[in-house]
Amino acid sequence: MAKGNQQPKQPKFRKDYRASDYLIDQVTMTVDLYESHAEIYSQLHIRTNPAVPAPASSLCLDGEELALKSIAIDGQPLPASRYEQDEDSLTLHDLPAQFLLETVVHIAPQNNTRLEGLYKSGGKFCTQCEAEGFRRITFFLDRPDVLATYDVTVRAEQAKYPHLLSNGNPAGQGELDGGRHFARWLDPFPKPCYLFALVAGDFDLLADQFITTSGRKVDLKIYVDKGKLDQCAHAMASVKNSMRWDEQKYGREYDLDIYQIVAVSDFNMGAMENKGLNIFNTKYVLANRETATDTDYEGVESVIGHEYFHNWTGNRVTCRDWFQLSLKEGLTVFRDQQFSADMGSPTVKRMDDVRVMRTAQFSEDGGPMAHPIRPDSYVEMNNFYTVTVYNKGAEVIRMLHTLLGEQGFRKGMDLYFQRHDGQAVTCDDFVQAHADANAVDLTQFQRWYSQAGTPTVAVSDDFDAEKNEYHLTLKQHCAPTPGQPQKEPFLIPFRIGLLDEQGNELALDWQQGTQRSQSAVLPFAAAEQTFVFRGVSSRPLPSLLRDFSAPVKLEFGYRDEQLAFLLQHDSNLFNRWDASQTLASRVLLQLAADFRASKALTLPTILAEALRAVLRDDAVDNAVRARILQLPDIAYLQEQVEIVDIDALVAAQRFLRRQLAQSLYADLLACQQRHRGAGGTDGAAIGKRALANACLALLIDSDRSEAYALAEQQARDADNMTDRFAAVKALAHSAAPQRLMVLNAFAERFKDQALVMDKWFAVQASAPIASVLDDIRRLETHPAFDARNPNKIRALWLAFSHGNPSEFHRADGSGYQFIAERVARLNDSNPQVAARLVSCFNRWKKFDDQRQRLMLAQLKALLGKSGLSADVFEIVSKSVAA
Ligand code: B3K
Ligand code: ZN
Repeated sequence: MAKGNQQPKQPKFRKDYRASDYLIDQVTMTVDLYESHAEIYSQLHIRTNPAVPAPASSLCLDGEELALKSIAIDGQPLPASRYEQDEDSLTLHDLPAQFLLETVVHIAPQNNTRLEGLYKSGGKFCTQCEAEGFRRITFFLDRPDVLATYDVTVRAEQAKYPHLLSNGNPAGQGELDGGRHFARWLDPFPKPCYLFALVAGDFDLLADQFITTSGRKVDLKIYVDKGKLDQCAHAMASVKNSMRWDEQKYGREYDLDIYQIVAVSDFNMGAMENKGLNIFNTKYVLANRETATDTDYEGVESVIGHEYFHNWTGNRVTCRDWFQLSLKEGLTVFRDQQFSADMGSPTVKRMDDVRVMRTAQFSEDGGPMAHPIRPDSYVEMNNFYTVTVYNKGAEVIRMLHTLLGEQGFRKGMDLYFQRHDGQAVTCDDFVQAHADANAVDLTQFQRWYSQAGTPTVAVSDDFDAEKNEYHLTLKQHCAPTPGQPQKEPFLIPFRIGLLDEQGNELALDWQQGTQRSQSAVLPFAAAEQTFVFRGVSSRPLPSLLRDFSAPVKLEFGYRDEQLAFLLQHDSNLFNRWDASQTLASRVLLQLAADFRASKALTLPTILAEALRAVLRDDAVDNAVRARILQLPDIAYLQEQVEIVDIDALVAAQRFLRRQLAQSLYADLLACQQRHRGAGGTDGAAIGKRALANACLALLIDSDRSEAYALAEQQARDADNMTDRFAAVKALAHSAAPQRLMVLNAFAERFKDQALVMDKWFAVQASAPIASVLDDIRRLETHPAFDARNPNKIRALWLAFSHGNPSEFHRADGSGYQFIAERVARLNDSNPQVAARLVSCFNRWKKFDDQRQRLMLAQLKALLGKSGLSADVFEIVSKSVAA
């Protein structure tokens, strides 16, 4: 169970990296699967590392919860005097420079509730080795810079486990005695062991083919639970689109003869890019119109793309050490974002990605877990698969792309692949390839890799009517983060536009020092810089940080009317949406301040009228309008204030939504009626559904029975999950009398669809209603709930802790208590997920004194618990120390 019991695990530091004394070139494994245990026979071809001057004669292999049955070197059993085993390693002594190590170990996959290493999910065997799970399968150098080829034979009972899979290409199969059979797999591409995978089970299989650009045939296979074949078509289409896209966009072709995806229902995260054998959470494979929303479809497409793109960014070129995780993750998220943008709407995709940055990532940057995209230390690596490493990492790649341009970036990528194919490298190597390919100096840019925190860019402007000059002055500042009191200025690509009084775009002609340019991207590199625009005849309105060209917070003293003007006129659609968010945030924060001061709340007409214009203007993209109507949520507002007065924010939000719903009722209804009922899965239909449902969600907040009836009918009669679930959600988060009836009918209809039941759990756990804790306790006893299944934990507990701010932060602390109890339990069964859950307390310092005390008390109680996992320990101890 929980490791490192009373002794907290020691942190690892990036500066301590040393190449391995030994390398493992080739691995031959036979895995025998039984109901009681698994036996792993491994043969490792080991040699000293020629790059290390004087390698030690001892070798320490990683290994956890492995029962060693036999050990031999070069065919000779190893005497006990030449090795020792402890809790997490096996050390061999007096070694030759080159040898064959053979071990047999037994493990217990059926008892593996951590879901790391080899485990069982729904009667099937599967693996998860990243970051350090392979050491739970066999003794190994479990570090990403040790690359080997693999020859793997899997053996199991034929009737129960007809499909036996591993990485690479198939290399034979056959029957064995006693109703057993085997399959052999050869992976010719050297890989680190975190990319190892093995699956055994009984599945339904969707098979297809892809012909690569050079004419090679690749078999495509998607394995799913029996009976789910009708939910695989979108995943298969997404695989093919991903393969084609990577060829066209980056010139990257697939390299094996077969590409397989297995969907399992117990999975700690979204999916895993194991070489040639991706293992997925069912959530990112299964989808049909009955069971999945448009957002779910997008999720499947982007995660399929993401894992596929890892084949080049992650697998062919991998990480030297885990501090370099963003080398593969930031880059691959950037690639999957580009892919989704190309498959759908780039602007809308950008809005959705930026929302994640401004909520989850800014929050992480402002809290005790703040770290650079390339962290300097960690206690438990699994805690660093963060929105910073992933999403901010992708923003850093995006900035590089902005600075180098499409072609320059492609040149850099080509050189990166050419130099480093087959290697385990660093983020510095990546940046160097781009610098060399473009003959530019990226030294300052690299601060984005080493400095944590969100910079603030404060902008002021000045118009000189005599000289016809407009001046923009930019100042940057980045607050201290743990271990980094002082920051140096970042290189910030700052995209802008200038609008005249009619809203027309002005031609840009700017100068800074000796540099003169027409580019709309200002290379902002000093603590303070002024850019001078020439030939400007009247004071323009600036449109700033277009497309969120850098992961920063923007400060500029817009007047509300200017924001409303941008919302209506900016040629940059992203910034029109952004103006709406800024305007609405301001209104909400002012309402919250009024609430705190016990003033009467009033709805500002400027926002209501701006939104009315949006509802009436059918020329604006529907998906964009839907997002404008969404309004900033608490998580978004939280990052705009120093101290969160949660009661005031919740009151402001409720007031605003209700007032808008009432004052815009007729327009909302008309817009909803004009756009509802769209058929089809194309972008236009998706946009219409999004808009109609955004209208519906606001209409419900009017608390009118007519709106309730509309939603009730849609929840019952919709012919797709997007519309049905939008209506169910709107009602579930309201005081409608139909609420329970609609929820019950939904559960009755979908009781056999685990993923749909996850939605049903989550929509109740995130309901901002007083009875929610009782509801969740009742739902924990529902037959579809399973406290060992990460999807269910996310649906019930994380949906509450991270998605229900008003009830989680109840003044009496009952929300905190409830979650802390579950963290304590989960700590023992699944530390990785427990650590995610406990992160809801990370920002305790941002709340009022009373809530601070309550949250801190829970954190301290957890810290005092015996048997705390390294995962939970790291998060909690850093939180408490903040
Ligand atoms: N590389 C995996 C994540 C592994 C998480 C380990 N705790 C999925 C991905 O990013 O593609
Ligand atoms: Zn990834």
